[in-house]
Amino acid sequence: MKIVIFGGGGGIGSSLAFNLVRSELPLEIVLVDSRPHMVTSHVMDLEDVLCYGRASEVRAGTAEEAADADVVVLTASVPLRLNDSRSSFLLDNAEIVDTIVAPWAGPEFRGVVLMMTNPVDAFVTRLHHHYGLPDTRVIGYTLNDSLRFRFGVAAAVGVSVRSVDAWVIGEHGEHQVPLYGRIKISGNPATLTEVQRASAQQYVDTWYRRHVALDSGRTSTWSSGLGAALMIEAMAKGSDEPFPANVVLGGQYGVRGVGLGVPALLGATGVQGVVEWPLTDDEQQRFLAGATSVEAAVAELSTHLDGSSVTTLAQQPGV
Ligand code: LAC
Repeated sequence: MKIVIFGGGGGIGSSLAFNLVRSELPLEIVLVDSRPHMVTSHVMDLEDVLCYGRASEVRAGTAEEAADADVVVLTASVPLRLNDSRSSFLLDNAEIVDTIVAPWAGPEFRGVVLMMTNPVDAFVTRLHHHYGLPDTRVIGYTLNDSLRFRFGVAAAVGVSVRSVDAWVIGEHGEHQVPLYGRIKISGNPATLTEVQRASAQQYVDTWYRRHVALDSGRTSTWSSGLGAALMIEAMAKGSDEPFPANVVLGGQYGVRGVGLGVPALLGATGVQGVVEWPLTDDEQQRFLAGATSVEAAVAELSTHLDGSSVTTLAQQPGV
């Protein structure tokens, strides 16, 4: 299985490469980056730990290698800066994403794209509509939202985070939808008190801005690198267990044509299915608000990049 990581010299890309080297999969890992010395530095380092996993090789590569990759991961981004939303990187990263995908994204591309460049939702949606990549083979990374929700619930309730199963769906951003009705602790459904819920909500609502305010110059390289490796393993092995992922929806959750975080069933050819859970009215409204936000971002992208605005059927009344 050939994995090509754009931004492979960066924090998330190199963390993902390290986690893949440690995986049990016989992977060919190719790092692509505009900073060749950074790639060489990481490759020289990672080669020394190939003996601790089953990856066949890790090497520097060129953008052309994406054409026959099984999975292409986009982590490339403009440098981080103080901001209050991932959407603030939309137009800055637009050219980076288009420059990377334009040479190979089209009907002849048979691999899966894992989008990690923010804002994930808009770029997943664009790759599907503008480049014609099937909605089953362009996936966005959103696991961190659920990981933070699990941590926030565990802290609020006073239990080990390992005992918590909790999900966030929707936009990977301000309109994320924590599913309080699906929380399980030690395998049992759990209902949080109002105080516990307020604490967990405050944790997930503020995580991104608190982290950005540190102005550390780094993003979530450890959670994102591990999480993306878990996604790739789920694709490689196939799984009956849903995985949080951004998928261009085809009417599920009342949305069509827009990429949003949902429980996805993953396999070698990408998305095998979307699990549709019942939502409360408030959760449904937040989910649809996220769809509207993403649709506006995609239209802005199209105007910025193509000189025309695209329309997607984000919400089908009564679906
Ligand atoms: C995060 C970035 C990857 O939420 O969007 O960690």
